[in-house]
Amino acid sequence: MDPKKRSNDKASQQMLKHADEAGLETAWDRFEQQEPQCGFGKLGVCCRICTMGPCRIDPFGQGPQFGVCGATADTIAARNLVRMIAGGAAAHSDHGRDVAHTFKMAVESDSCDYVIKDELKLREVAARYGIKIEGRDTKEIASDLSDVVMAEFGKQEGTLVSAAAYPPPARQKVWQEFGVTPRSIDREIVEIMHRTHVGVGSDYKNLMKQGIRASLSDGWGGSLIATELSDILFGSPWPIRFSANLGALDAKQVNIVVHGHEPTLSDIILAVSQEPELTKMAEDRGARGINIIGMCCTANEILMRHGIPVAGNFLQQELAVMTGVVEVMLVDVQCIMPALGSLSGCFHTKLITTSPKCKIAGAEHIEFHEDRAVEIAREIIKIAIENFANRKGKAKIPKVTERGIAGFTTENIFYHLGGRFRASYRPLNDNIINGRVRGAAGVVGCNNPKQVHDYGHLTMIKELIKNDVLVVSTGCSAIAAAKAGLMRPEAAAKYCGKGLAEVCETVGIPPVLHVGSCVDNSRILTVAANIVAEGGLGEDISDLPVAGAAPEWMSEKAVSIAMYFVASGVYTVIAEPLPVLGSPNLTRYLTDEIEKDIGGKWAFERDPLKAAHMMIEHIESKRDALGINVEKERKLYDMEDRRALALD
Ligand code: SF4
Ligand code: MSK
Repeated sequence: MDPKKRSNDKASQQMLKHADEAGLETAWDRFEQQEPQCGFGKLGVCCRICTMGPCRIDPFGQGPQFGVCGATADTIAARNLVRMIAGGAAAHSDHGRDVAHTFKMAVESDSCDYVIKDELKLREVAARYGIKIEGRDTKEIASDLSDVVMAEFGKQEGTLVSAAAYPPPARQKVWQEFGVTPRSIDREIVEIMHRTHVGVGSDYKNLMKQGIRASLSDGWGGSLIATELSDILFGSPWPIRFSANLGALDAKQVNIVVHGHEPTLSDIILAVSQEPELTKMAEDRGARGINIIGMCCTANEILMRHGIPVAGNFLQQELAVMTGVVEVMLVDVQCIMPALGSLSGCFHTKLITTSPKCKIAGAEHIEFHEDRAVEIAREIIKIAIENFANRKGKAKIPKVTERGIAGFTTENIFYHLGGRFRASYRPLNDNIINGRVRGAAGVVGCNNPKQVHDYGHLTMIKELIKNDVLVVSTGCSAIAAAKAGLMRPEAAAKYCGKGLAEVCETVGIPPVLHVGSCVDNSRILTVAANIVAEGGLGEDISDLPVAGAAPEWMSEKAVSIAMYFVASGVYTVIAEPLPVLGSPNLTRYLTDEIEKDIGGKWAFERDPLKAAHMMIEHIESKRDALGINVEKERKLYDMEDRRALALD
């Protein structure tokens, strides 16, 4: 086993070597054990929706071409795909619902452990949702906002308020004409499950239409609510320094790794860990302090707001436990490997689940209730402190960390690009128009052992910034970029083309902007909407010189994200193809014909360098269409001009 063939990340390579020597199994080993993976599954042509099946379609045309019910490869692949979108949209939107419940509690209760931290954002968001602001106090506005966002999940009539409040009017028109304006968040997900039930829809394009609508209810609905309310409740992020990688674990401190997605628990854990009584307790047990450190998107949530270090991205969760210094791995929901249950049993690490939605064999369950947040946080931290004495063997922490800056948002990006006195998107638009910045790319998503860990993210991002494309990033992709030093402002001089380097150095930003967790992909949508609103780059997001990518994606959430990028008019390249290749019709639709319907399209490309150039080509084609690729001649004044000037 050559660790370099598994991961591009030095800390992970060291831990993989250690795992191999210690006989510890990782996701990479289990992936190899799964090979060869099922070809029918990969191509999307197996169906087990009813018990007349499971059925499969022979992709070579030699065997059966119809399921027992008569379903074709087109129907089966489309049904499978839109069910993936339902899974992803449900995960994001249920996260949004949980934040909305916490928000409601904070608004209604005077003794709640959560309070509104960003009143300015509350007012901005409330105004977007059509709530009266003038002459009203915070509580009244917050209470109305709580009611309106709660109603978005289950409304029975009309369409999402946010779908009319945030996207450019031209985009809303595209959705109306194509018939995919999201009506409510839960309804679109439920309708996918209905439409894909045996004996309902079989027209693959009509099935996809519902997939599109559900993804939009995620990006411009559930995820957007999660982002906006988290900013109001936990404070809007602001550029902040942080350190990244397994080297941020500290052998001398009590290490609590917070892993999963929702900020509700991790934010309070962080606050409580600073209580003097707990710090003293840790010191009394021989530790120098309490180190709260993040993993995956929980990391992104708290590093964006508090600069808390991040231990790693998705494929590093097992490696963190293997360092032997994690007292508690505290998880909520999403992207938590079941393997952590048995792995933590080999170490002193206590795996603690906190959500009734996510219990894991081998884990201790301490249910988190927002109305007793501080009390539960104290209990968990005390367990970690008591566990400090139980470490076994020598700590194996790789001495690898990087520094970076995170905390960019839709609201503060323009502040940085515009400077204190010109806080608007104008400078960004102008720099795109004058060609210093060719365009922007959202590079997001997971890790996947099918690709060398982090290699896809880094190769793609470096190629984009080398070609003057500004990158905004979220999720595990952002963590990969941070670990590689791409979120340091100095990275601009080292990796960027001349134009982008000049812009980044002038305003002091890194060329890769960390905009948050998976649900915060909604920030990328609202940034795009702001660029359109600023003017000069077309009327719709589909006019912009932008592209999206998920170079190491694996989750259903990534499918929903990429689908709402595409449905918002963005060309989006993913590495591992969608499981649709067994249906040439559906593949053609998604990678070509869909553009006529919705303005964006998918592309599949495993080579990150090639994928980056596909994105650059697309960005240049949009610049051509906007007429901004014309080299402006620099006219020097001759004597005749000077005379004319003098006459004036
Ligand atoms: Fe087979 Fe049709 Fe049932 Fe799917 S829904 S398992 S294709 S019979
Ligand atoms: S955590 S969905 S592995 S980005 Fe949001 Fe990372 Fe993907 Fe999970």
